[in-house]
Amino acid sequence: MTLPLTEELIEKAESFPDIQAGIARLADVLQAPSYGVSSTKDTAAAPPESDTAVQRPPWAVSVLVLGLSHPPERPELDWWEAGNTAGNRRLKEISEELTRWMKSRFASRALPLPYHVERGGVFLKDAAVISGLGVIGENNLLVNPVWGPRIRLRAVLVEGDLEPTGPLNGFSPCASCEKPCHGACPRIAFGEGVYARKRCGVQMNADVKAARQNIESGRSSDVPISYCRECELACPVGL
Ligand code: B12
Repeated sequence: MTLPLTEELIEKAESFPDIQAGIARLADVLQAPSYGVSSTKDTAAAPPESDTAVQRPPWAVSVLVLGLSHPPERPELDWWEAGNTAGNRRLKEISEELTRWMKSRFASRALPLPYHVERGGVFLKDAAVISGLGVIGENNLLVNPVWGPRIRLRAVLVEGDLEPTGPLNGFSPCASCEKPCHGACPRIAFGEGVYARKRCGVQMNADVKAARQNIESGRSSDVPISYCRECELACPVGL
């Protein structure tokens, strides 16, 4: 078995349209700040999910982090319907294709991870920061130098100790920003100056309810859930 080289793997991943990629060590990701915060149990409005749970295999040492551009003019990439979003489906397809490529090119193993941490996924923003895809902004989202926070994430476990690509140095876009993201939140989730998950969750629940009401009122038989993105769309980075 030959281990894939970071450069070749990143080049292959970024050959897919609208994709940026990075590599992190799994051990570093599992020590990231989100793992120190109690649990995901109080997650409001956990979106429906159709992914199969996975166990982390012992050979997994590195994490390939994929970021898909999610521009404002393509809101449908984020709509939850039939257990997933178009953006997630696209990221899944690319993860699976890269997994097959690593097997045929290097005879090495890879495992696409599900979206949810409870199903064996990783905290994707932390993984993305560690792999150099961006920094955590004032809106509590990953802010990428090219696409701002308008990026959707996914991870693939990879066999072998690949050279990590991050973190980024010298990128602090929020330092001199007036933080329009804070003012944009319809639930004042940044009222205390930092992100309040519970307040954000109220909006997420309202978004789910709005979709259900449209179905129940007979206006439509299949209405996707369109979760709020105001803190993301207000960010000037990458526009
Ligand atoms: C559960 C969940 C939610 C929950 C709870 C969110 C929360 N932050 O607690 C709800 C439903 C409310 C939600 C809302 C949203 N979500 Co959400 N969510 C997730 C999910 C599944 C897990 C996130 C989680 O529980 N994090 C743990 C909590 C405790 O931490 P946290 O609040 O995120 O803060 C941590 C980080 O900021 C980190 N951190 C801070 N500084 C630093 C510095 C360094 C160096 C490092 C390494 C880390 C780090 O540490 C903090 C904890 O101490 C992820 C997918 C995934 N598998 O990761 C998507 C995800 C984070 N969500 C995403 C999005 C887009 C949203 C929304 C915009 C809604 C939407 N339209 O999809 C809002 C935005 C909320 C916001 N401003 O943060 C994207 C973020 C993309 C990006 N650019 O960052 C993700 C990655 C999914 C995706 N499709 O790619 N979400």
